[in-house]
This record gives sequence, structure tokens and C-alpha cells, in this order.
Amino acid sequence: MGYIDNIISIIEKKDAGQVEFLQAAKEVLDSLRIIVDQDSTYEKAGLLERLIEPERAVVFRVPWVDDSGKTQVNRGFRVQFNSAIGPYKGGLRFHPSVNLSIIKFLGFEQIFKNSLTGMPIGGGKGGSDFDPKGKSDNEVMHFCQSFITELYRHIGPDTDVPAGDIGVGGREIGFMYGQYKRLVNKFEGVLTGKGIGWGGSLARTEATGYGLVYIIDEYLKSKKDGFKGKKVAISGSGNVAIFAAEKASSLGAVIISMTDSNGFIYDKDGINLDTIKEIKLIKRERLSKYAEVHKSSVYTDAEKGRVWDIPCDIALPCATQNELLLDDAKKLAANGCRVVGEGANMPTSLDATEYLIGNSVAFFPGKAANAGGVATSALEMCQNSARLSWSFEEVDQKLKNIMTGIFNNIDNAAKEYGKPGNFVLGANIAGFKKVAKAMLDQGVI
Ligand code: NDP
Ligand code: 2IT
Repeated sequence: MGYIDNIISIIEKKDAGQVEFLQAAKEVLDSLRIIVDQDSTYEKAGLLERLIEPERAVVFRVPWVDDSGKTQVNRGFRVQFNSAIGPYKGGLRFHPSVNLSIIKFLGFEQIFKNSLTGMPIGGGKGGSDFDPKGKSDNEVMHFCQSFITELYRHIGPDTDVPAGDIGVGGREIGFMYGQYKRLVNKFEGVLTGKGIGWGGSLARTEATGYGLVYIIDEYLKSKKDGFKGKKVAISGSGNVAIFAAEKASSLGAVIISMTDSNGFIYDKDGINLDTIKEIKLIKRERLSKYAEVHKSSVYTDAEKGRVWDIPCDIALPCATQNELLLDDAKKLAANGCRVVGEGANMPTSLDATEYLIGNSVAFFPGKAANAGGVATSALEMCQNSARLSWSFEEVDQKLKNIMTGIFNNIDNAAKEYGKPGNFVLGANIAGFKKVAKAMLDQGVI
């Protein structure tokens, strides 16, 4: 059995049942065959055995009192996966589905994503099975304060810097930052995605969605094409989806669809983003409201249809893992979709990814395509360390440069290893090489 297959059999045994972690790990390991098989250094150094084991994983109780006076208990997680190239960095997810497998898959992906940004940040992820939906601001605050009352001892500006993810936006980061500051008595850059005026960076809110559009635009430019006139299908209607839609439409694309967990809207004339922002970011309502306001649009319940059935030129899955499956990939390709860019983490299943790549659809994996968010978090860390604030334009320009750099890096790696256009292989190899070198340089740690 070769080194990679051996590692796969180890995780299948040790981490049996961690479906999402196994999926993410297998995708990366499969891409690495081409370098690891040529060079025994990795096997001798036990490099992959170390890479697939988090440096540390903390699981903790989060007790809090709801508005009716009842005590609730959630489970908190922080997986500090790899600090070879910098302090652990990665978001916090609050969603009822959160478990160790999901946090491990996200933390594992984050190692390679953060490496691709070119910034000095290691990989980590955390969160809780807490569901912010339907909770009052007061309940969310009490939960966040309790969560940080345990987590604060494991994080710090030079140790581990969390940020947002599903269910964690500006409101939650504010509550967590406030509690952290009370506990350590220091105003320091421990979280990113902070408010403008208390350490946050301009353009961080927009960065993941904008970055996704920048990297695809770079690809389209390389084909002498662009977003103008393209029909773009987007899933999700949260932070990533909204700002991907905003940037793509500013470049002349027509956003024809968006989703939430209950269903999707289709508007052939283009979705009105002001309405979406009002519904989703301010009122925290369901997407079905959109169709009540815009009679030109059609709302379909999630159980009655798939957003990927709508013909489009570019598809941007920006909601959650495994939301674009093999049948969806077949439908997209058959309907003429030419580009799929992952705004979410691992939204595409492995068989769907293979199908798209095998059927000439340019496929941009999340670890490259959504890296603009964490890259801008790293820019927020720079500003915090220097105690200054850059303008929106300055941060946005740096983000553009980073996304162009990632495109060139993954494109070149794919060519160098004999698979031009395979950006999954390119991203995995390019992300891995930097981390592996740092791990080898630092000895058996
Ligand atoms: P938000 O919480 O702002 O939005 C999430 C969106 O996805 C909502 O529309 C939500 O619908 C939908 N969604 C969430 N879970 C499910 C589900 N199980 N089934 C169907 N729809 C679902 O999160 P973000 O926009 O921040 O994150 C979206 C994705 O992007 C995630 O995969 C995240 O890991 C990834 N990402 C985020 C970054 C960031 O900077 N925020 C950076 C890089 C990646 P509903 O409201 O109904 O729950
Ligand atoms: O998946 C991700 O890259 C994020 N949720 C953002 C992480 C960060 O630290 O900004």
C-alpha cells in the first residue's frame, strides 16, 4: 500500500463516522499523490500522519440562560489544526448541525486556504451547535459571553484569532470581543470581523464575496472574457452570497437566483440586492419575503426544486457543505454552465467536483475561491498590530492582488504537475507545499 492510501486507511479507522472530515481529507490527500510518491522525505518525516491530526481540539460546555429563565446548554468547539506558518486562524460557526467532524473538515481546509493567501496564518476553526435563528439579541449575547468565558484561555492575537462563519456576523463578534476584553483586560486583535471604529477593517465584510468574484474574473480575463452579461446563479443569501452578488452585478452580471435553507428565488431580470440586504441582514427574515415584495420573482420551496436546475453561465454555491451534488453538476453542465466557484466551504460533493472538472467546467475550490475573507482578516490583524486603519480602497486593492496571486499560483501548480485547468489539484498542492516545508524546517512537532 502506498503512503497516501495508508494515511487514508488510518483516518478511515481512527475518524470513522467523521464523514465531512474524511471527505475533505481524502480530496487533499488524493491531489498530493503526485508529489508525495516522488519524494520519500515526507513519509520518513511522518509528515502526513502529523498533518491529519489537529495540534489540539478543545470541546467545552456552554451554559446560558434564555429569556424565559431556563438554562440551556450547548457544545463549543475549537480545533487548532496547524500552526506551522502562523497563529491558528479561522472562523466560528454557530449552527445546529455543528459537530467535531464539521469543525475538523473546516479546520483542515483552512490550513491550505490560509497558506494560499500568502499571509502568515495557520489553520483553525470553531463553533457551536447553538442556533441563533429565532433568538433575541439578549439571548445571543448571553450565549456569546458564555462561549468566550471558556474559549478566551485558548486564544489570543499571537495564538489563535477566530472570526465569523455561518451564524456568526458583526453582532456575535461584538458580543464575543466585549467579553474577551473584560476577561483579559486588554484591547487587542484577538478576533477579526470587528466593527469599524473598534479595530475592524474596512472591506472585511465584503471580502469573501468580492474575492470570489475577483478570482473568477481573473480566470475569465485569461480567456478574454468577463462577467458582463453573464447569468449567475448563487446559493445562500448570507454574508458571502450577498457580496458575491454585489460585486458580480457591479461588473455587469445578472444575478438570477439566491437561496436560504427553506427555498430559493428566481428573478430573470436580476435580483434586487437592496431588498435582500434588508430582509437578511437587517430584519433577519426568510427569503420567501422577497417574492412578496418583487412580483417578478418566483419562490420555490427547497423540497420542491433545486436552484441548480435553472440554466446559468456561472454558479456560485455560497451557503454550506454538500449543497451541489452529482445530479446538480450534470444539470449545470447540460444547461451550459461554464464556471463553478465555491464561495462556501466544500459545497460540492467529491463526485460532483470530478464530474465538473471532467466535463470542461472551470471549477474553483473553496480553499482558493473563498480565501479573500481570511486574507482580509489577516490584513485586519496587520492593521491592529500597527494600530492604524487603511482606507476601503487600500484594503480592496490588496484583496484584489491577493486573489490574482492565488489564481496564478493554483494555475501554475496545475500546469507544473501535468493537470492544466485542474484548480483542485493546483490549490491542494500549492497550499500544501508551503505548510509542508515549514513543518519539515521546524522538526518533529
Ligand atoms: P451566513 O450565516 O451569513 O449565511 C449562510 C447562508 O447559507 C444563509 O443564507 C443560510 O440560510 C444558508 N445556509 C446555511 N446552512 C444551510 C444549510 N444547512 N442548508 C441550506 N442553506 C444553508 O454565512 P456566510 O455567508 O458567512 O457563510 C456561507 C459559507 O461561506 C459557509 O460555507 C462558510 O463556511 C463559507 N465562508 C465564509 C466566510 C466568511 O468570511 N464569512 C469566508 C469563507 C468561507 P438560512 O438563513 O436559512 O440558514
Ligand atoms: O472559512 C473561512 O475562511 C472563514 N470563515 C473566515 C475565516 C477568518 O478568519 O476570517
